[in-house]
Amino acid sequence: MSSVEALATALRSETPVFSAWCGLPEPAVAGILAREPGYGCVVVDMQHGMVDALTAIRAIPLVAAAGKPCLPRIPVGDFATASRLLDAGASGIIAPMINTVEDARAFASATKYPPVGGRSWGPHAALPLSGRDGAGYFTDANGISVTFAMIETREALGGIDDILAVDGIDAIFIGPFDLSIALSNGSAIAPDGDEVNRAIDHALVRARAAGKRAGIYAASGERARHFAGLGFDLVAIGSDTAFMSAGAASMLAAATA
Ligand code: 3PY
Ligand code: MG
Repeated sequence: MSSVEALATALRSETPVFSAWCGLPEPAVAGILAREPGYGCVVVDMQHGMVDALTAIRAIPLVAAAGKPCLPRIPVGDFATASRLLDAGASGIIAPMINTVEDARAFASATKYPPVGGRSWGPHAALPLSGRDGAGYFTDANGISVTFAMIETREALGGIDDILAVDGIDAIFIGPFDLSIALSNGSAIAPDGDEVNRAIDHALVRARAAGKRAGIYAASGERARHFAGLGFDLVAIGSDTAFMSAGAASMLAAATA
């Protein structure tokens, strides 16, 4: 099985996929993290990370060299970049701030070939990385390119069933930080708070009811374990900068103990 379809395949199993999260503008960082055996995936973050399109495109084969799928997060509304990343061999796309059915439809249109969407043809690196010729990739692409619509506002929560019902949206991905800002009416960042937890439980139930997948961001390993226990299919953990700081602090502590 190729790395391109590895995410879609893993999401069909009962075992949660733990993903690394990269925001540093260096493809090698994604390649290094991909070699960590416990990660089933690597997110490169173009929304809040320093990653630009070329860096994300260059990260994909380095992550694939470790046999892992790469899952970029695009900037808000940048659906044209979503198509480019799939052409480069990304295994799926996380789209932030999908608040309405119109947002979801625009996202699906850029990422799924007709008749589901309106993705344009040109999978230059996706063909060799997926091990398919043009006809084979065209047949399989909609099924192996996983679309995650981020649910992280009140509006999105309120319309979650309609967003989930959009053909071409395969999964939701919850952003607990933005959700906490929204649910507190802009008064707090409390991604572990009770109200956010209730919203997360609700969103997971709605995704299951729609027969779709659910991913979420976890700032810590403990929180990631909690989300995996709830039944999330994909849990992205921490960030490359946090991993570096934690590793540095731990080695320094050992050196000075
Ligand atoms: C959020 O928690 O809002 C996110 O977007 C996770 O990165
Ligand atoms: Mg967010």
